[in-house]
Amino acid sequence: MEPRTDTRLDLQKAADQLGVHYQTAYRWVRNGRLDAELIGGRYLVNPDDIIELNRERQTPKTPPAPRAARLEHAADRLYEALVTGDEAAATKIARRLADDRAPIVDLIQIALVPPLRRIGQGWHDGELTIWVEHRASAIVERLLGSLASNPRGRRRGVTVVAALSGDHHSLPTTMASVALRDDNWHVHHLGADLPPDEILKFCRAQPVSLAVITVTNPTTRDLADTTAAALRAAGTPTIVGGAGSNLTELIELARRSAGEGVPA
Ligand code: B12
Repeated sequence: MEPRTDTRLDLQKAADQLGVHYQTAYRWVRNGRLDAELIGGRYLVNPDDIIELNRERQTPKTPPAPRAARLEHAADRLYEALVTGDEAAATKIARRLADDRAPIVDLIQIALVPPLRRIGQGWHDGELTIWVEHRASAIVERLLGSLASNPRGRRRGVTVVAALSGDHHSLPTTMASVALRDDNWHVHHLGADLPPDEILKFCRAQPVSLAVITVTNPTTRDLADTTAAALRAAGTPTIVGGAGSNLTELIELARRSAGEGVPA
């Protein structure tokens, strides 16, 4: 029988085929990235391993999504941009995070919510004027519109989002709508200050699988609860939430109402 020829390559040839310097190939052998056998003081590499490594190196790596620390840093910069009314800067900061695949819920909660809370506190403490807060809110409203995703795939269900009469805080309803849309719900966003009868009529007229009532102005809490009770009695599952809760919780509750498990 003919002796089997060893098709393995020495490390210099392997480095040539990988298109890297000998030292690089050697480092890869040492750190386990490239398989090689040490025989008679020489490293031998199986050609299949070279093909495999070349394939792996050619597959473009998706960069990791921004971490919380980067989002927190962005929150500080967004605060400055929002307080000074620099919409171009605010848009650039948020756009870059979205382009780098920051999950929209994180982007809202870690980068956008803290500046808004700080602005609200500044207004409360008499440090910021009302127009600063109004201008910042208008910028955030437009930002949220531009960040809204349009995911593919089957919708989980149809949802309607609103804040009721007496609650003029539309931004949290927009945040809830953007988050639900991103989680593959078909969303009817009815905004703020909606008479309770209107949401009841809407749910009678449309096939709604979930109604979401947002409460930011605490004086509307009772109205939200009685409206939710009326909606449930009429057969529409309804959740109430807002200040003191967050979008992660909203997504969990919404999925649960659709009989699904909570997101990973
Ligand atoms: C912008 C703003 C306004 C704007 C709203 C503009 C707009 N287009 O929305 C305007 C000028 C209208 C406004 C008016 C008032 N405001 Co204001 N406002 C704010 C501010 C700065 C941000 C509001 C916001 O967007 N919040 C969203 C984020 C920042 O808060 P969040 O609670 O974490 O939001 C989360 C939840 O809502 C959750 N969520 C949303 N939907 C749902 C649904 C479910 C089911 C779940 C689970 C979660 C969920 O998602 C969000 C993101 O995680 C807040 C400051 C603050 N801390 O919120 C004050 C604030 C809410 N306002 C306040 C006040 C007092 C008022 C006024 C009474 C002032 C006045 N004297 O006129 C009026 C009330 C008007 C009315 N009738 O409603 C107070 C409320 C205090 C209180 N608890 O009683 C705050 C907290 C400011 C403060 N520090 O004092 N306001």
